[in-house]
Amino acid sequence: MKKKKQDSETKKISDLKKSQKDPSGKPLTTNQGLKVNDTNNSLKAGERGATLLEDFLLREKITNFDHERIPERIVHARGSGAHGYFELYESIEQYSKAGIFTDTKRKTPVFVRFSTVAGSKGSPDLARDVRGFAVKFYTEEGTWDLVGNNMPIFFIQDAMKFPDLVHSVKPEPNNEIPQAASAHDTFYDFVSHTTETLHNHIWAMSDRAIPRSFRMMEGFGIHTFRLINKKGEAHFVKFHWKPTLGVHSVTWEEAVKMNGADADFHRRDLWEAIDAGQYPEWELGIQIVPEEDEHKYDFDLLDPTKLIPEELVPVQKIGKMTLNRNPENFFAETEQVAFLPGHIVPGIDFTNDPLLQGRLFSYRDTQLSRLGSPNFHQIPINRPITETHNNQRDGHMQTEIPKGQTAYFPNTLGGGCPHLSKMAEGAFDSYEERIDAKKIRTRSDSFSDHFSQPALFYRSLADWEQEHVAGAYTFELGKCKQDHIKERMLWLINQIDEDLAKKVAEGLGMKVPKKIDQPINQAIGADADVKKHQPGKKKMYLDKAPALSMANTKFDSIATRQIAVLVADGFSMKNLKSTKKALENDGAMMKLIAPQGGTITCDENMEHKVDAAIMTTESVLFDAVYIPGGKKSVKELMKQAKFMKFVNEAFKHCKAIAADDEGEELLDATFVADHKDDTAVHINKKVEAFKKSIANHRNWDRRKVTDSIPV
Ligand code: HDE
Repeated sequence: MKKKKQDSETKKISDLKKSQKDPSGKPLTTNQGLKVNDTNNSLKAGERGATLLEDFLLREKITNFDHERIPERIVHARGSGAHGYFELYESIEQYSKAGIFTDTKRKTPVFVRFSTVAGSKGSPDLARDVRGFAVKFYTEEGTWDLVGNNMPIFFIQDAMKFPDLVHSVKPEPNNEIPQAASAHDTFYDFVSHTTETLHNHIWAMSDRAIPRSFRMMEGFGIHTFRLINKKGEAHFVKFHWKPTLGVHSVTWEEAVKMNGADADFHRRDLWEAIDAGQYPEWELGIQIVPEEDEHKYDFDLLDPTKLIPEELVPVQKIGKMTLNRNPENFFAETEQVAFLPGHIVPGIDFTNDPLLQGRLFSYRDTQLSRLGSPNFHQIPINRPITETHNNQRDGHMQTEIPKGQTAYFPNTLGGGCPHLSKMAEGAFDSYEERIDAKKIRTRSDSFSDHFSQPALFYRSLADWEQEHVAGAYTFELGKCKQDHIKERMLWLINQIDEDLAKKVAEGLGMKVPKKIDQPINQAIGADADVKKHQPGKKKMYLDKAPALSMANTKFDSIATRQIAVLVADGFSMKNLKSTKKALENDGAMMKLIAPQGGTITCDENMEHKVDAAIMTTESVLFDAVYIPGGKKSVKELMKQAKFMKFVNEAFKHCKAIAADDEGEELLDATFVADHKDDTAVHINKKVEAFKKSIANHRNWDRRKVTDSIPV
């Protein structure tokens, strides 16, 4: 695929360039600029002698090395980042005065970091987990961070519970097992006693937790925020990111294999798409709720375990984010980027969501231990594109040189500077929310409906999605050792959906218990509160919310889909040429998989570079398979069992498969032989039909036969 020309650079990219260093053609020096003529040998007393303490070259090199690591993020440690920009479709000044939401001429630079939550920095990408979706907008009025996830709700309602949640899902503290997995006793011990977790938990059991790509997942700000207009009027808002490629996932069986075949699958996918000029895009959507409608719904807008169904409040798309540039250096950018929900600009404000309120404290605090100093905002990736001046001073790794005699306000000696700004000049002021309340440590009763929305989610899924949810619960609980935990979980799942509970119980070889020890929820607060705030029976305020199902996403593009082409010497060039042209024109990426690496020769005697030898790759890493004809080629392929396994796995995972001419003989040696009438199997058919099957992502109807396929 041709590399697209890079878009013109954003202000942030120009700013970062000031800090970049390019070693091309330059001599190796010490940190002090001294030229070095040997970086391979230490200074010794004699050829075989002891190393001398005097060796400042050795000491500088080793000291730097010894301190290369910084603490990984306590959550979201594994992440991948990219640069891009945001453009607004039309002004929403009726809601917000923020420049980013009113000025359609702006191209606001962004840096985005996607992540998994539970695993360590080196954990595999396809863990069953929530994905972080953090966006830093470098706006003209200062930096705004929208630090969200790929699921619209969170596990808990109050920041006070976050350490408990995270401690329960992280590896167990005695043996540090398991890595990047929620399928263990401590997590379910916590979940089964904390019913507010059930909504986010069922999302985590769905295919949303194993995305096909970062580029194919939605993002959500989760909390209800406020937009503030010029008149000072407020509207509640929820933020959504909608990927232009639609929302797609892999299956759990694939995920397990992918983690072994390519632990960097998502990171590589993002990098390669941007590198190939196939820029990932998301539209920014908002759900607006007028202040006077705050209490209109069956759930509390301040409760982060609840979503506002799009069927009740539609999502208005207001702009688009494009990621068009990979970082120059992983550590400097992706690792050192610091997101803070408290980074906000005039026109956007917080609400009293108790989870958001706690986050406003936590993120600054964590950067202090992660990045080591309150000056983390001076690190190139974190510095705003606007000038900053204040009287904060000194600290570890101060890299700026503030001039002048004064570092206090008010002053006359510094001419009163840096001076304050008026609201009309763009200063931030907090929304004047009236609060007239008692100081009280409790949970609002309006937060205690814990079953209605998980049930709505499950009801809204397609049958194949529901099957995957049942499979995930069965797998996860199957990994737990304690029966009392499994029983509690079965009872809770039964409150969400009886059919689901039955399926999971069958898989576990257990019965759904009729009752469990009271109280159902033990994680509400003081004793009196536990009695008062047990979750009520599920309500049904909406039959289904179609927007929650991935079956209703977009299926109109094959852009960036990876197509494995199985070939050996003598393959039909005519077949490959026409299929390749048709698929690549629509943005798909064709990879030649051959019995060995290097090059192969087609039936027109041309040499072609092999993208992967069959021994180095796996079927689960591709979206579809194509086998061109060529007698000699197909004969060669059939000598290696892995090519048949490759096709069988693609078939099992409901993917599109096409073959031309002799290519059919390879299919005859696989399970496809008995299913040639499958709608996503194309033998000597027009390439348009193959394309449509790839765009459809999977032929889920096929799963009725694939269950019996032993691969
Ligand atoms: Fe975070 N979270 N979080 N979180 N979170 C962090 O901050 C925290 C929550 C999210 O790519 C940490 O810089 C608390 C909700 C993302 O760098 C830490 C609570 C949502 C990222 C932290 C929450 C998120 C983080 C760890 C409950 C979705 C990765 C490192 C009150 C709306 C950002 C860091 C990146 C990271 C605390 C809940 C998303 C410890 C206390 C809800 C995407 O500060």
